[in-house]
Amino acid sequence: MTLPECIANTAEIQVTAVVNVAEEDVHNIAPDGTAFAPSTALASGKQASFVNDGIFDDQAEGAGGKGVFGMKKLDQIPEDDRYVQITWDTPKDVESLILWSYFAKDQGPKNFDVLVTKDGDAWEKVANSGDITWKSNAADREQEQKEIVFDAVQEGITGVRIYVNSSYSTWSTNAVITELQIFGRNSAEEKVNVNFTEPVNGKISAATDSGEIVAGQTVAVGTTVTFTFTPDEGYHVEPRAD
Ligand SMILES: [Ca+2]
Repeated sequence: MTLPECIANTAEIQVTAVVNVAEEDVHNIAPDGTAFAPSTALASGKQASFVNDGIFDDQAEGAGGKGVFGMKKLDQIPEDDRYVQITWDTPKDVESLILWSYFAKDQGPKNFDVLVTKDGDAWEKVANSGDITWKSNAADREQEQKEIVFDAVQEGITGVRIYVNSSYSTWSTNAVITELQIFGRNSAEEKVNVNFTEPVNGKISAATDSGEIVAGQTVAVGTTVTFTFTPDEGYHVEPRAD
């Protein structure tokens, strides 16, 4: 950036503030991950991504009949394939999950295991749902939920798998999951703080591919951050001599 010679740069841009670490809140991290289920498990027209697309009812406005996950009858699925999972590119600390279903008395999962992985290869069982008694086959398409709270926070994991042991089975589609919510946050050791300070005579902004970030915000390791320096009118940005 250059200024006309008649305008003097009368002040240097200065560093004036120290930024503190900001802690990320526990939130639903399922939408940040990638859903997968073996094709052998999927009921007709179903996709793994229906578990974390934010759609709870396939008849909701805009859903177009999609958004609700379901499996074939379990005895038609190879035993190793009776699951749906969500994985992430960076490690997470996970506290709990909620599995949502509807018309669950007739098609919801009856009993499922929760497994986690740290390397995407080896999966460890960390919880079981017990046998679930769904309340009713609600005429108003009521959503019902089964919450699993882990005995201890699952630290540094990169995936959560729901393995279905048994399902209510009135119709051809079983193990119906309208949405899977997983509550956690990025693992502390895998986060970096983006610290920067506002200059006196201008502004700094920073952004990732996901949008603008504020000073002190944490981002996953490997995230590219782009800084933009905007001097106030009458000032310009100079390279530092050191
Ligand atoms: Ca959904």
